Amino acid sequence: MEERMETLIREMKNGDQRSLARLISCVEDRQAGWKDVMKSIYPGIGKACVLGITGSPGAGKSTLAGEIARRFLDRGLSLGIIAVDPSSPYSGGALLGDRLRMRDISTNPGVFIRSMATRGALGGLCQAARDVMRIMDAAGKDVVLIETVGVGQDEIEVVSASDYVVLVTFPGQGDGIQAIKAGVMEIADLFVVNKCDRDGADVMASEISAMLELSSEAGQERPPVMMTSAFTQEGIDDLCGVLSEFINQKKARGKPQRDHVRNEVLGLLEREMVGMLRERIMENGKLESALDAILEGKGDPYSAAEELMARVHLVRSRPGERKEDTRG
Ligand SMILES: Nc1nc2c(ncn2[C@@H]2O[C@H](COP(=O)(O)OP(=O)(O)OP(=O)(O)O)[C@@H](O)[C@H]2O)c(=O)[nH]1
Ligand SMILES: [Mg+2]
Repeated sequence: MEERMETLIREMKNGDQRSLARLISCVEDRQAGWKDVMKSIYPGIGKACVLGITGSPGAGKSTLAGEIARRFLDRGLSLGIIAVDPSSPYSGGALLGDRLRMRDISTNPGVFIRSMATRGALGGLCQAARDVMRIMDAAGKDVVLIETVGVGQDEIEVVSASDYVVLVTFPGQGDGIQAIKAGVMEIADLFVVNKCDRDGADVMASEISAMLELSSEAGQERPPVMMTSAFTQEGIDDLCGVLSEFINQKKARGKPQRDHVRNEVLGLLEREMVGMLRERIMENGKLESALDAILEGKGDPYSAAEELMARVHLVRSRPGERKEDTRG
């Protein structure tokens, strides 16, 4: 690995926030040497507990993240906060708002805040977020909070890469619990009805509890449903209590889950292969000649894709055929 990177990693581990920021950019932008950085830090990670905070727009996720962060900082824990910006292709507006909401913590040296744009994440949003979580972990953060809007599949994947998922809802939210996107409900480890200073919070909480009861099997442990208000501070200490239990559970668990590792390796492999395949298909105008043929009425996209696969020595075996490539 380049000496410059080694120095950055060393400085980051000594608590230098600027080196941390540089390493994140290097990895996020897939700059030369990014993979060496990840390989080098991987053996030491797994100590941080990653808490995903998701929920509909305006549910109060950032405000809650700020409150949680403040309490953890008071207890001497260090934090990384990742705000996945759903709207803007550049990390501008939304983060500015979040910075304001996290005003009283953003200057605390124990916390490091970073935003990530959803669009155009090189290597895929989920992997990019996972990489950033790991760098914060390697930097010695005890807790990483990652905030995403639970709307798109991408964002759901991002939170599912965290250790525990907190789903934030609020009374008056769209169609109530019907507005909770399918797929989010299943991965939540904790439900929070925020803005309980408003009417309807307890109704919402009992609806969620009822739904959880319906969807869970007998004897199965159901995720807790809690009510909070960032305005009156009601329920926030209790929420932090449950989160502390999560942190302890994670510590006790140790090793990552096999399924997660499998998904990640397959995901990385897929990207590598697609990249390689594209490169090789573009070589010597192979793709362009296939396109010419289609446009001249002498071919079709299905055969073209098959032929291109064969030309890069990748042949999909049909049932009954032997699995081997046609090298040569
Ligand atoms: N009444 C009430 N309002 C709250 C509470 N928490 C947050 N809000 C308000 O709700 C609005 C949205 O809060 P945010 O923290 O930005 O919500 P968010 O979920 O991060 O929003 P996005 O990131 O834009 O999806 C703000 O105007 C907050 O002041 C609460 O407990 N009670
Ligand atoms: Mg927010």
